[in-house]
Amino acid sequence: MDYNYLKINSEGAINILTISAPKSLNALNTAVLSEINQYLNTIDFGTTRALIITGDGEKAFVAGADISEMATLNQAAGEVFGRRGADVFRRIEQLPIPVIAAVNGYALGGGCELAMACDIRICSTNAKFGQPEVGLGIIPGFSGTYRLAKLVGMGMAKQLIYTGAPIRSDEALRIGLVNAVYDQTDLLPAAITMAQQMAANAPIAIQLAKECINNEYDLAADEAIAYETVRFGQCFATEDQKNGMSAFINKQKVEFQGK
Ligand code: DAK
Repeated sequence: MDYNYLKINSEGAINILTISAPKSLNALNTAVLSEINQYLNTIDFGTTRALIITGDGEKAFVAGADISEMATLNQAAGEVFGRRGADVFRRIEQLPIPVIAAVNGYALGGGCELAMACDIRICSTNAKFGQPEVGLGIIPGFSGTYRLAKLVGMGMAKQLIYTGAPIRSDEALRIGLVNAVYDQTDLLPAAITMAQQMAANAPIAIQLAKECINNEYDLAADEAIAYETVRFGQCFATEDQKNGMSAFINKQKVEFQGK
């Protein structure tokens, strides 16, 4: 499929989605969001074991939702636009494979929210994160108020959202918004290496672990533990579990089939 704003590459079982709207520092407008949505429909989960999302160029991951498009919206259209972004990001969050954001520069507003919808964030030294929306008269609208507080705690989320002030990569690392910081040239290779480590493991087990981590967070302890127990049991219905354990016992290497 041909895209105007996306570049799709693969590295073995790893797909790399690069958002490419260089004139606006990869800002997310309706067309970009709709292409991301279309791309998500095309992923073959039988062969794709992890997804990396990054931005084109060395300056921006995504500089936010497209301000020139949002400038013209009324209340109803604003809600539609917000829902469109929120739905796409929720789909990313719920993909049955790990998703790594390789944040290669500005991740502001909707860009920070996109990164937060991914399972894991790593960034380049020049990356800057922020939720500057209140300086534009709006609030984070692609689920940023929800996910930022979950990731960095309510106090820090409120500071970032109320001040709108961006933070650098070292501060993002300190508060746990990213897992690691790399030189720009090392960022994508590091993301690929991490994705390959994940891709070598049992895909159904990773999918179930992701479901547990994502869905147990908002449950009470007993419910969360019961939720995990059911999925732990499900692992024993897979060939991967049989093959993984028998390979360990026989001191062999296993190639998981995702069955
Ligand atoms: N939208 C549109 N164009 C953008 C953009 C953006 N978010 N960010 C940058 N650009 C464009 C600039 O207008 C400029 O275009 P030209 O003037 O060349 O035509 C070009 O990209 C290069 O940018 P600059 O010349 O500004 O480059 P600098 O290096 O000087 O500055 C910057 C880089 C990233 C610091 C600066 O561009 C900047 O502050 N950009 C805006 C960042 C920002 O505020 N982002 C948050 C956007 S608000 C909701 C749904 C969603 C959201 C909220 C509510 N609902 C409807 C409920 C989310 C909102 C946001 O994401």
